[in-house]
Amino acid sequence: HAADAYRTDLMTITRFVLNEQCKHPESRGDFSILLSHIVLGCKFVCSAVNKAGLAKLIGLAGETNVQGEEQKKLDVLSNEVFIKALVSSGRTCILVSEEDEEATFVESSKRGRYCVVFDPLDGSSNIDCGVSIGTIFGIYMVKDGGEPTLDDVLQPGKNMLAAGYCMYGSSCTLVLSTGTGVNGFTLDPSLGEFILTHPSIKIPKKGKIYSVNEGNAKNWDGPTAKYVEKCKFPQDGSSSKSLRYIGSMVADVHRTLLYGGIFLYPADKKSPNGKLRVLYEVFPMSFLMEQAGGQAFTGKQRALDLIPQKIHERSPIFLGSFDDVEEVKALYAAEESVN
Ligand code: P6P
Repeated sequence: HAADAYRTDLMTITRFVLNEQCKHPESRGDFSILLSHIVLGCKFVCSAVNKAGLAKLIGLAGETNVQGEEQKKLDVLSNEVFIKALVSSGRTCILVSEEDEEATFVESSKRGRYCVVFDPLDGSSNIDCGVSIGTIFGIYMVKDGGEPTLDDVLQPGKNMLAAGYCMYGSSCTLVLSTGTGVNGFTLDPSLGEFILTHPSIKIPKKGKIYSVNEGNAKNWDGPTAKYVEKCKFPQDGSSSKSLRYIGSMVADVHRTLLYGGIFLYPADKKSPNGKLRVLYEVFPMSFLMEQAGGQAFTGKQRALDLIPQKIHERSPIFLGSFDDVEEVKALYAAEESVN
């Protein structure tokens, strides 16, 4: 009857993070406070993205709105929201955003111990056609108590304390790992709360889907070309994989995490380091994949072992089901042994 329709053991992301914190009695709760400000940013962006279509319809987006103000582009608006939320948390000291050429160093009176790297609205070119887009973030602890420097964010991805993404699609889903597995939360707009809907996500060991922009095929290197050929024309009698490519990293990675398979943005002759950014695209998604039992490879090494030299550096990436990525590693190793 009706009473059963309401689950009463609601696990919200806030409660979930506080439960995690209780496992660290020494914690001062700073991490929980930081995450709650990231969650606030995601709620705001979700609301703005959902209105974007309407805003465009009534001529607000990109033009002057009824108050004569220039309507901010969603990615600029999202960036401002996250920067303000993170600074006001009082728990951050360096912020790196895809939208800002330079890192933001928080003024000392508001400084905390965490560095946040993020893409406030990845895939935003897809907004006008309604394709899912998302926020991607990663969190480091500053290296030492001294004055924060860029070295505090030029750390290998394996040093991240947490990583996640929020996908703005048919529903608003936040996928998060704080280093002990991966959990998914869905925003209940009537409560304004993210509810735990995907506990302990594990990616299938092998998948039936490959996800790559085939339009770049003429520029691929040998191992990538061989791997994609293998997906389409398997020599071992197994069935070929399906191609699914949305062109929005958060959407492609979310499908890969839940259904299995492999997402690849390889290097090519035009872009020797591929297209995706190390700090706020490659590292967070690689962190999540490893926490879910998958893996992530750059073509040369484990993605999370990479040490970035620049905050907007790019890297090729192959991530997803453990066995699928293992096949790519074998092809690159074979190429290495020949050279
Ligand atoms: P391409 C979106 O612009 C993005 O940064 C990622 O979200 C996405 O995975 C990739 O670029 C798509 O790139 O070259 O296939 O259009």
